[in-house]
Amino acid sequence: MRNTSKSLREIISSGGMARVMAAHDPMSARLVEEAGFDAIWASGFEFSAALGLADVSLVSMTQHLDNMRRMADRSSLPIVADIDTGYGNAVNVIHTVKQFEAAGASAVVIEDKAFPKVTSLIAGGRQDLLPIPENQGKIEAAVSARSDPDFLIIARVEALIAGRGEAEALERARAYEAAGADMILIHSKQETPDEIESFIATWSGSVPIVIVPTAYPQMTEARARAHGKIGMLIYGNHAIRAAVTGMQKVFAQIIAEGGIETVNEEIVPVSEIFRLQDMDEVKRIEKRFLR
Ligand code: SPV
Ligand code: MG
Repeated sequence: MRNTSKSLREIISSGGMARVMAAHDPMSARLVEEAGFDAIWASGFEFSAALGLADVSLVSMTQHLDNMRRMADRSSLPIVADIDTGYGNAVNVIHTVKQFEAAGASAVVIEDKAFPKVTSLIAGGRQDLLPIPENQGKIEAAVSARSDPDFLIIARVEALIAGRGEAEALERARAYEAAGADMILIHSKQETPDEIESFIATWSGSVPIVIVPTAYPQMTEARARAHGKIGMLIYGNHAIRAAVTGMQKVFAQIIAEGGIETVNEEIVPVSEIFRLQDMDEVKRIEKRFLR
């Protein structure tokens, strides 16, 4: 179910801002599409969490790849694949980019942390960054590995997350742009948009910026667009958080009430799941071919 939606390259090169929602499995990918987002964020955080694991490079490249392929199979939206550190050095990055492109991704995000990485939003996390030249080589390798020129290589700068300050963040962003990155993802865990807005104001590069405003939710889409430099806004973990919210609430209600009678009103009917499973199609096939 590929390539029926507007390509990310199209949105970005026309000065638009793609709204990208996280997913962790084919069902959430489908719901992202139905809700009207422009693309799916194949989030490492979400997929790790869905496996009950911490987002610290425990999940393998092939697990991520298989999951992304399953999502691509059930959705026509472009997929922005979170490939963490690229699973190694420039050699590994080349292999990873080729695999994700072939599996149907429209973009990859590569972060400048050392492998194994530690999830960015954790308080007091160990945030080891690669030296700039080493990561620059990895971005160049990624650019050299793509076959479709519209496939986006997004370089993610973790300098603010690592507490290294804006000057280093800008230096890294410039180096990755020079390496051929199509966009720069600048991440922050500050609870207000100040740090990000200061970076954006100072950014004089020619490639657009990507933000993930989980920690600073005051950054609405309108506020992000007003900067004129943001080409993509990623909602980083709202699918898994919505799922956990829903399950916690419903499970608690069933335990408290000793049954499912009242909870039935609060959850989607089974028929909605049938719809999402394409049971109509199964019925059509049965009618046509079963004899
Ligand atoms: C993810 O969703 O996997 C991300 C964003 O990389 S964050 O978890 O905020 O680092
Ligand atoms: Mg991630």
